[in-house]
Amino acid sequence: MKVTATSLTLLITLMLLVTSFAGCSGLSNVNPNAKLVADRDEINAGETVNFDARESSTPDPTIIEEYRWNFDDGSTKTSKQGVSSHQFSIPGYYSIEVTVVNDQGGTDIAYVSLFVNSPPILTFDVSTVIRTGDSVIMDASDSMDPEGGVVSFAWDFDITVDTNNDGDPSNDVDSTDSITTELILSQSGNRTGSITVTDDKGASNTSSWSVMVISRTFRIVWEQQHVELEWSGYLEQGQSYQITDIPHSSSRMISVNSTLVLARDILPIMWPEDNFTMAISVPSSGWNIFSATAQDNITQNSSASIVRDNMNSYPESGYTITADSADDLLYSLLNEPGQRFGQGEWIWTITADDCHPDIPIDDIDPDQGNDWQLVVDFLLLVPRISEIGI
Ligand SMILES: [Ca+2]
Ligand SMILES: [Ca+2]
Ligand SMILES: [Ca+2]
Ligand SMILES: [Ca+2]
Repeated sequence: MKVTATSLTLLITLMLLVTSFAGCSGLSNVNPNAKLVADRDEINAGETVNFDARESSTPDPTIIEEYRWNFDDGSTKTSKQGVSSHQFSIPGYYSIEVTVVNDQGGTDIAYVSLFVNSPPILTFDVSTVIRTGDSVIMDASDSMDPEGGVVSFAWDFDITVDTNNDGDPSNDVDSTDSITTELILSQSGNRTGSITVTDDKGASNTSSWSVMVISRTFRIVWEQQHVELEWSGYLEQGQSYQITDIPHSSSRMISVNSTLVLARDILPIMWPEDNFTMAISVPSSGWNIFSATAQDNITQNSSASIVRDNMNSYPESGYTITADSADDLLYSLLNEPGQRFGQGEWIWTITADDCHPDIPIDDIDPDQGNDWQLVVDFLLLVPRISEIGI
């Protein structure tokens, strides 16, 4: 019984072995040999990696039936082809595996490792409301990279203006500082820009910001002021003298009184009083006028006067108004249409027309010329602008 039993066991064992050898070329060779490569071993979160297991092999005559992928982020996939791609959105270290399966149920596993870099964490603070003329305080210095990478900063000061002329108005690098106060906004309104932080691997995070720029409030008082100008000289008959002056560049002109006075011809030999002409030209206003000297009575100097009132109208005074800046406001006050008479250059021309007499005494004309004095009095209104409500 014992011998028989042993013989039977041996027989069964032999039969099993024969069956096995008939099925394939051998147990040790039935498994495929898995090979796996990836096109990148380091990516930024959100990027895609291509995997290739086509170098895997399986002994003849078996054939590879499928590739079972495990991307190590909870997702798996089975494919007939030896290629696959996968997007990794969460930073970290991954071990991606492929299981190669042949038609005999044989398997082999290959791995590749992958580093998925995290973009820097963007933390920033930008002024939300400023007044015109103030700078915007921008601070992204609390931004950091989870992997400790070096973070760089790119501020785009205006997402509607293409600073670097590449066709994209929102990608400009107007400042690379972590904290900047470079941007000064002088016009009221809203401004939108962006901040991008980038780590040493090129991964970035971008956000936009907006600031409201509000105008300032000013009080305007027009202050009355006299400006008196005076020139004098000596002209011989036939000579002219020209004076060019800008009486006051930051005012509204109301009136002018320009008087030319000649020195008296005291000696009877010099009588009568001489004739001079005073001409005024204000090119910007197209105003040209002249006046000849005359002697009102025998006790007075010969003189000529030119007076003009109401060159412009009296403005409202003592009120408040909003504007982007005092300079803007001054400009608009001084350039109000219809109120610019007298601005710019004034040109006075004094001409000695006739210095009587011309009949020589001892070969000399006893009155060849005369002393003159020009006195000009302007009445002006000067805007005084003071900011209120800061
Ligand atoms: Ca990083
Ligand atoms: Ca821009
Ligand atoms: Ca651009
Ligand atoms: Ca004379």
